[in-house]
Amino acid sequence: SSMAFAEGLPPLAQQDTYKVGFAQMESNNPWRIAESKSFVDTAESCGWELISTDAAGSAAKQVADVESMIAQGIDVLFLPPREEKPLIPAVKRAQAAGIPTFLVDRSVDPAAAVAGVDFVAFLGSDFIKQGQQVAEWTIANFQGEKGVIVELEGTTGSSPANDRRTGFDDAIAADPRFEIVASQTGDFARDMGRQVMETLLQAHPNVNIVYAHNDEMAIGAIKALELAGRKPGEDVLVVSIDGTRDALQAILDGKMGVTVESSPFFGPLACDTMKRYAAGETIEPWVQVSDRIFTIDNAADNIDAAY
Ligand code: GZL
Repeated sequence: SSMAFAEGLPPLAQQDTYKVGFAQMESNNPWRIAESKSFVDTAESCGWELISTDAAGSAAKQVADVESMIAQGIDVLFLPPREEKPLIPAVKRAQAAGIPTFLVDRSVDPAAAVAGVDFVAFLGSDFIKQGQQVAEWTIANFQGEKGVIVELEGTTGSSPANDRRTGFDDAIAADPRFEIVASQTGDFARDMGRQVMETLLQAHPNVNIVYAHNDEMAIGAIKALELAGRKPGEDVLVVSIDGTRDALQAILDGKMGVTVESSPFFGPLACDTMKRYAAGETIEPWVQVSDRIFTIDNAADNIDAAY
């Protein structure tokens, strides 16, 4: 049958099994580990001979890992690009090699690689919306007269860091009670989040809100605040994104106000989207994963399913 592949996208035949590449960026936090496990757990039921790599936090190595998978003759590539620009060459190589690519969880610089042309689709969450949701919750729930905000940014140059900053900063500006006094990367990592928070606490002792782009950095910031004699949840409001088990526990312990869900469980969505593509369906360039908000009201109900 004539395939409805968008102009120029590589075709994918309907097969019983597929040689699938999943080029993971790092495994240094529970979110990453849960994402990788979701692909492994999906492989058998989806007919994937899964080739998984781990770039240990290096965008350059992630590109090399993709090159190696192309050389091994994969049929499909699922790629979570660590940073928006350095991973463009990997997307272009896969396209040139006739391998349909789905960007998972993070995206590339939208001007350089185009959905429906260089890659089939982005499967992920709306990071701008997540930032907006955190800001809206903060505006609605912060009790103080003046909100002095320190922002802990994700990995520099990554789409979640860029968009969670844009979404939050633009939304919080709607309320003049709030001021962002510092914004610095903690690379989505717990320990760096703690170290950066210690430094920013010295420079801004009057901070009373911490917005972390992910739960790992929020947990690190809570540690730094406690080591400095502050009382997270009482004299500092901590707000974040992901929905990890440790974050839901911190909410139950009264140390954290909110975390907006950013699901890592992409395996089933990746399988479904690949099969629809192979069946000749036109895939929307952007398939959003739903996101919920976790607070003291629902953390207990959701902690058992958390990662
Ligand atoms: C979001 C994902 C982010 C998580 C972080 O889709 O890219 O990367 O929010 C993770 O925890 O490091």
